[in-house]
Formats: sequence, C-alpha cells, structure tokens
Amino acid sequence: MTHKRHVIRTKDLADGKTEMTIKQFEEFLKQFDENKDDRISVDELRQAIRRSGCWAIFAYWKGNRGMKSADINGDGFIDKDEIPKLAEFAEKELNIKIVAY
Ligand SMILES: [Ca+2]
Ligand SMILES: [Ca+2]
Repeated sequence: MTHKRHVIRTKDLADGKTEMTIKQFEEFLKQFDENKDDRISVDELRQAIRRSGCWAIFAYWKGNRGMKSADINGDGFIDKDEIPKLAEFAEKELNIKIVAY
C-alpha cells in the first residue's frame, strides 16, 4: 500500500527563499493528480491546497489568483507548458526560488 505524501526536498536559503527546481515543482504538482489523467485541473489544485493547509508555501496561496493566472488558455487544467507560469507566480508571490536545471 502506498501513501501519497507531501514530500518535497527544498533548501532554505539564507535570504529566506525556498529553493526548488522546476522538475521538483512538476513532481510536486503531479501528486495532486487525483484522477490520474496526467493533468492537474484547477479544481484538483484547489482541493490539494485546501487539504494541505499545514503546507506552508501554499498556505499563502489564497483563492484562485495564482491558479487563474497560471491557466493561460482557460481550459481549467494546468498544462505542461503552463507549469512555468505557475512556477513564475510561485517565485514572485510565495518566496520560492525556482532554479532551472
Ligand atoms: Ca487530474
Ligand atoms: Ca490550461
């Protein structure tokens, strides 16, 4: 039996930012894929954030602001090529530093 856990390896930097690679960010998002269709819907993201209230980074992610700006084509899903936009938002608003490989 496998348990889904909110495990992500991050590094706290001296300036208070949390460092995460874009790949880690993708992995992090993938665990929210409840129905396993390989896509993260805005709804799945919203539920995940609600569930993981203890999870510090997304606790600041109030309402749909970030998700809406991330869903560029407005189809209700966070597509693979929309993830960088989400990462950009996270970087700007959530004090996460997304480092590219
Ligand atoms: Ca899904
Ligand atoms: Ca989309």
